[in-house]
Amino acid sequence: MTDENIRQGVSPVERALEGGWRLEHFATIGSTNDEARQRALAGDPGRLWIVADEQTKGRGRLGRIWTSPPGNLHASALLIDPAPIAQASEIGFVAGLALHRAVADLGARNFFLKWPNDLIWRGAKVAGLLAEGATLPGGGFACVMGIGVNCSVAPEGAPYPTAALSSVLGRPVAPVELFERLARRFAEALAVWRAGEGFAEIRAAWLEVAAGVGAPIRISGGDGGREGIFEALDSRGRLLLRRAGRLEIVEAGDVKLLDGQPDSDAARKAAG
Ligand code: BT5
Repeated sequence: MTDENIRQGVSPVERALEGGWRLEHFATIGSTNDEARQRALAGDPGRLWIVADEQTKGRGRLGRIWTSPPGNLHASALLIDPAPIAQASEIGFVAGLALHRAVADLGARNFFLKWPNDLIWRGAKVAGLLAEGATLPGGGFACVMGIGVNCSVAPEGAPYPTAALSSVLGRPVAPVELFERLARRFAEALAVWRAGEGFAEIRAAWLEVAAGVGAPIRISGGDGGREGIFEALDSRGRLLLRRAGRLEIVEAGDVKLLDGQPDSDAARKAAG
């Protein structure tokens, strides 16, 4: 993916960037999230995508490493004052839903969203989202939504299975091919979200394609390890875990899906 690829020939990307969105492309960068944050601190008005072919310091949550080789998509969307700060974390669901739809637009099936920030296929992680915020000198709030997708390369050595879109789809998937769909789907989902007013709609759509709802899960990290049934999301997107007959609210953590989860759309329908 080069500037040429993205900027010229590129009517699909240009169309995807309607609505005042701009795009900056880098061959190599430390982290697209860091670049977006710096742009915000330097006064960028937002609605800016930073896209890089590879990252040398790609990050996951809690400072974990995100392996970011050429052939995969590394993108960050910068939004300034997208919503009242208390609702900014909802953007992770807006982006997750947009990513799921973008992948479906490529013809991919049997993908699910895993709370809070993964896209999985048959239990393997294909993409991760990293939402970060920064308070601006002028008093505003910057929200950076980072999205990393294994288009071509599924890294080895993660503590769980990983997969790449190209192997799932059985054909090459260029990052730009996914990006143009993602940018369009993200703009569309943001319009439904309406700075938080439409979160109920986003949450319902997210839950429809979520992994593990109604099934046993284990939560680790965040506010402590525990097992229970993934009951629902609350009105703020926090996970509701049924445990010993009570509903507990989980603010943050990693979810592991326990046995017997449907791993395809068909199996899911059959399971009701
Ligand atoms: C995430 O964190 O899943 C968020 C990843 C966000 C990456 C994007 S790329 C664009 C933007 N710029 C950045 O610097 N970051 C964002 P988390 O849930 O903490 O998962 C991280 C864990 O996933 C690591 O500890 C590894 O075990 C595993 N991992 C690393 N690279 C991976 C990859 N490419 N595919 C699947 N798993 C990976």
